[in-house]
Amino acid sequence: MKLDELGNLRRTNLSTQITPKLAGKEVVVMGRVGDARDLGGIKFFILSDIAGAVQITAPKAKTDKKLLAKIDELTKESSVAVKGKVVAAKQAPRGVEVLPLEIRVLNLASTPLPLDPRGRVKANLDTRLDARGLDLRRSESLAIFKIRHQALQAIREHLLSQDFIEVQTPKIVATATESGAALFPVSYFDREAFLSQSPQLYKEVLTGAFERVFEVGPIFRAEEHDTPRHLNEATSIDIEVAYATADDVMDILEELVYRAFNEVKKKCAEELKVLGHKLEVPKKPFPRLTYDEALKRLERAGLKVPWGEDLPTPAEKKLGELVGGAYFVVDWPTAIKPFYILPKKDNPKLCAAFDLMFKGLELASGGTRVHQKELLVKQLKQKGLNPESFESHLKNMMAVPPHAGWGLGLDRLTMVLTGVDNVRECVLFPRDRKRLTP
Ligand code: AMO
Repeated sequence: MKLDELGNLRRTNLSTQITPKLAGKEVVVMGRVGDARDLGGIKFFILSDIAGAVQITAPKAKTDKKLLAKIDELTKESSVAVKGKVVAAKQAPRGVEVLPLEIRVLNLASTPLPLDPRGRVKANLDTRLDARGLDLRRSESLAIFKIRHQALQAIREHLLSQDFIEVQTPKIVATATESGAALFPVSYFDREAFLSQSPQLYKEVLTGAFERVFEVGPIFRAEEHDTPRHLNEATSIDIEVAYATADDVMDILEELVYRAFNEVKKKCAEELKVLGHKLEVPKKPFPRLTYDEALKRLERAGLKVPWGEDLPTPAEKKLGELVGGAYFVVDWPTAIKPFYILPKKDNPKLCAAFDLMFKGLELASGGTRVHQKELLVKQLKQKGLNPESFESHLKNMMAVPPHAGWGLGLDRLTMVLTGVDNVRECVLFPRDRKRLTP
């Protein structure tokens, strides 16, 4: 079949705007071809667009033969434009249908499709991600990304209402920031550079100038994880606040997460229904559990974690069961947190770091930072890092005020808002150990 040009044809209505009230009117709808049927006297197919769907019905007796032949050649998921007349029809979905006068094939789908976006034939996640363009046409995928969008919008609104300035920091960088997380090298002219693991150092410097900043951007982690919650490219929402401590920024985080849950519950009821997810808004205030208390509770439940170690996944899960919902774990051992976190004055073995957990999944981490150069140098050395590699950062930290902040994983937040259990579902084109395309 030859492709027709869009030419000067433009959509007049979205599918759901076609109602019996428009009966007799000529409209142009554009979208993709869904189920088609031939009932002897009539041929019809469903046309779906971003809003929903409308039935295109061609009574054989009243429709031009060429047009009927064109309908026969339409393959599922092809992009088409249909010019036609609206007719009220009790038997049609939403009581209305469009009788086609002209059909333009804008892009014909080949057959067989690599997957069925209507989900009648279940495909595994790998197959779906390989054909992600089609997979994103599934109503469940659309629901996930609408929820992600709504959550991010609520978060942005919240931060903007609190006088934060949105910033963009470089993603090609010279040093690591997150000890323990590996770096992706990139060739930068005659030098080696890296993809940024976090906007950490830049956002800290910015507190000296802008006081309250946030960034929504990619973070790159070169770990060879193969888990349902790790990606090699993730999206992080980062904030940093001058003249603030860990407690202050935990308050901001609590309010912001609470607002994101509420907004999604309020504005995405339809999407949550599509996903079959009953979203429970966590109660405020979120419990704040010290690392020591967390170890004690775990031990009482029969899971012993040696003091000074990070909580392994089974311990995180257990703690999630014990505490439930959203909660903070605070006052971590200094040795297992990054160099930029401030040790506690009264007990330097502990530091002012926190993690925000949701049912055992880490959503965010942050803390009060070290703002004085001498202590930064000391901490870098203690972590086995070379202060010379951080020379330009240390210079830029001159006279920066005390500050605190956090990084919240948007992909993981979307997991808990949508109830899906693999983070790859919450990212358009995920990057993991094995996946670099599409
Ligand atoms: P952290 O390394 O804990 O902290 O990252 C912050 C949050 O980002 C998300 N995240 C990830 N999500 C998916 N896949 C990954 N590989 C991945 N790595 C991180 C998580 C995590 O809680 N600079 C600090 C933040 C700060 O202190 O301000 C940082 O990067 O949800």
